[in-house]
Amino acid sequence: MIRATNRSIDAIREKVVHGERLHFQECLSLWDESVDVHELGELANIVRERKNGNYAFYNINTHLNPTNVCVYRCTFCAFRADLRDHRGYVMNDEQVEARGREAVESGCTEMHIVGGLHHQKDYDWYLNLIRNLHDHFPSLHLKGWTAVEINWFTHLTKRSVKDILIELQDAGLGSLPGGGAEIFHPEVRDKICEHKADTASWFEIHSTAHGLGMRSNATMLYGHIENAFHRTDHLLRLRDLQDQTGGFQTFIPLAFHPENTRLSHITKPTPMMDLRTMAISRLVLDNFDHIKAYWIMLGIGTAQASLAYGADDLDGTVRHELIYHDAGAKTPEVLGVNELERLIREAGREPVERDTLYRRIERDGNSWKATIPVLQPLD
Ligand code: V47
Repeated sequence: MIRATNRSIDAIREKVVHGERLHFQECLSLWDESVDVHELGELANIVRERKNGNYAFYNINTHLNPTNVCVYRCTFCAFRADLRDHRGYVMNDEQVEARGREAVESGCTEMHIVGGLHHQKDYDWYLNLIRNLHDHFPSLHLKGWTAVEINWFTHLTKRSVKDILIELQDAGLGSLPGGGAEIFHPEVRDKICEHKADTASWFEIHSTAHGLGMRSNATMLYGHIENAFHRTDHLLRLRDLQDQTGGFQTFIPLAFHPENTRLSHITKPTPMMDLRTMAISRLVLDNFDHIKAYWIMLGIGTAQASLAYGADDLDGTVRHELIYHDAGAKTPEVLGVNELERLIREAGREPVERDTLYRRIERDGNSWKATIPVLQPLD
């Protein structure tokens, strides 16, 4: 590990203040415990406020996990079930439609859809789920199927990534969530999710989506068997693709929750590690507009604090979240708008309801519209 001396931190501060890019060794040095986490937060806050002013974004959203049955056995996952497991479930069309109706009636602008790769469901099942939801509820932005699912569809159909994405886009898919990224470096990836979409596929899928005009998010699962080198490598790979396409909207660092997983012997990352990861993500990913503090995963207190450590978004009201709650998250199942706004104000920020594409939402009774152009950050 390269240690950051006082002098090197001063040099990094200079670069941050002048909006200059940090190189690999500088990024790596920030993980060293000798670098004060609050100093990192202060630097990350400079970038955060330069990009997003005092705004803190949230959306009104819901989650849909149509099945938890999955052919893969990622070591960190508490959500998945085997085909014949009593915990396994598959939602039918009526149940999916009821979720769509509930979402629209409760004012949601977005449905976040991810699930298992079911042994017996063909590609059309996943495609039609998107088509049916979009046909019935066209106002809902469908942010669905991670690169891992898209990669699975190419195996099922022997078709290209581009073909599949065009078809899903035509059916109503709005954007791709950032999941399935885990840790890109093969030293870690091969140990925690050996068989699923590899790093090259993950990048090919996001790059192809961006080429089709579709936006996507990116994540990093930290706090398990990876180290600072792997995290730095992960962030820089994302920064490289963003330089080429500009199609990523948000980066979401995901803290590992060990309960009920095959890595349950590992201790969950501390709030200080969460804040350090948030701040370093903001400093390294200089070409990402947004860094999200996903309150479901961080807990409400750390998510609030993250708004001063580089984050500018809390995700949404969230309803029906299963992946983190199966893995021991103690956060509530849903937060009301008033509560989210109160948490943001209490953190000294100005809440802005956004849609998935970061346009400001204006509401009038039960109707809403997204304002165009996209909200411009304050300078
Ligand atoms: O890829 C699974 C992670 C991801 C655990 O795009 C776990 O807006 C911690 O990607 N402990 C899926 N993490 C969730 C995801 C996401 C979440 C919120 C917003 C967005 C977005 C995307 O969850 C998986 C994996 O990295 N995960 N199990 C666990 N036990």
